[in-house]
Amino acid sequence: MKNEKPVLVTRSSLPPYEEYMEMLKPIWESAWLTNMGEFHEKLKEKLRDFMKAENLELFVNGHTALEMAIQAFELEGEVITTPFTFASTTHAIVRNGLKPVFCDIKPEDYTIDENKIESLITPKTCAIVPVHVYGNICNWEKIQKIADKYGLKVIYDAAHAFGEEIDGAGVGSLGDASMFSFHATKVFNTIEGGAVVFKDPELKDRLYQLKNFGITGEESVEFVGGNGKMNEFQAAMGLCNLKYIRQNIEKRKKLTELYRGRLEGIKGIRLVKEQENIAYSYTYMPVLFDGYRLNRDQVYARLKEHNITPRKYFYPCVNAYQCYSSMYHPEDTPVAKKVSQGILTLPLYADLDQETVERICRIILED
Ligand code: T4K
Repeated sequence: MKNEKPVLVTRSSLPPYEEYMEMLKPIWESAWLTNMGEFHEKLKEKLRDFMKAENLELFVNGHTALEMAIQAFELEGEVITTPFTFASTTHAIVRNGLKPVFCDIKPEDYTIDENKIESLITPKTCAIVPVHVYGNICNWEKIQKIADKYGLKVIYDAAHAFGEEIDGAGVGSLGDASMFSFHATKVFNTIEGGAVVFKDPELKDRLYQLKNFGITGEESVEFVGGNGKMNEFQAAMGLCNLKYIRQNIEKRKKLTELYRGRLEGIKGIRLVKEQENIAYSYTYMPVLFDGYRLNRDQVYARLKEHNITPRKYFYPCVNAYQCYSSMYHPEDTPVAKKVSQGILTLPLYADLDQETVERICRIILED
């Protein structure tokens, strides 16, 4: 039976309408709309607490945050990264004048294969940009060892890992810096938005200048910066959404468990095994169809017939994009290529009801 209402891969979490409206009143009174206003500063403090992050700067969106985080390290040369990600990761490297070098991923959790990084290092390598894809945390210990051995920076794309912890520590404590996305489609949203969490407190001024035109005083501009500022409407949305974040993550956890209960152990269907020391935020529900009686595209088509739209995040791999295809070949990262052909992210959001999850699983499993 076709669903009346479409079910999409995700749906933004919103606070009660009146709460957000109430937050807007002081903005009208002060007419202070952007440029590090009161809500911006408040959100920054609250997020530092929630994310257990010592140093944090807010940005207008996750991509700009990543681009500026990379820029802040003043790098030159090659950056080892993963092709199994959203366009943003690679574009941020390229738009900084750096050359991405693609490392394959692991079939177990789709993060960068730390055992393949070292063979890609050349005298030009300056950094590693791994991705905690779907909120699966990279093997940070091994990555850090390699970085220390060769003097490389590690900048994590943690767009999917908001609120996650490893042995009680915020995931932003890994590497030199991490970028988090607060886009409408994420666990926590500020409509559009993002943050950089970083180790060295001295990076604070640099990031601030990069996102504010390099202005250092009323009559001085010392750096060639851009505009990456989060505005007050975004920050207000963040403050409202943050109140509900724990219960939203809990709802996502329950739905994930329900999916797992129905799909785990089915021949040809693979789910990522969770690690015990990690507190997850359940950002996505990726399912790999590998030897199942329907291939990924057939499952996708079947769900679409029922007005349910999962997404093929991340297909194609970045090294198969038109804009990069003259320089790279997806065959060079065979695991990423294979996973991208079999992966489907199923609908997952806090307000999704359990009956819809049951129905999605029935549609996938029925003969
Ligand atoms: N690094 C990684 C690894 C990332 O995944 C991303 C973003 C970034 C960096 C960059 O961070 P940001 O600059 O975006 O902060 C979406 C998101 O736009 C993007 O944030 C996200 N990753 C990516 C994986 O997914 P699209 O093009 O697939 O979005 P779209 O418009 O098709 O929306 C997907 C579904 O979300 C819709 O079917 C319904 C729902 N939705 C969408 C919007 C825009 C809502 O419920 N509300 C909304 O306002 O990229």
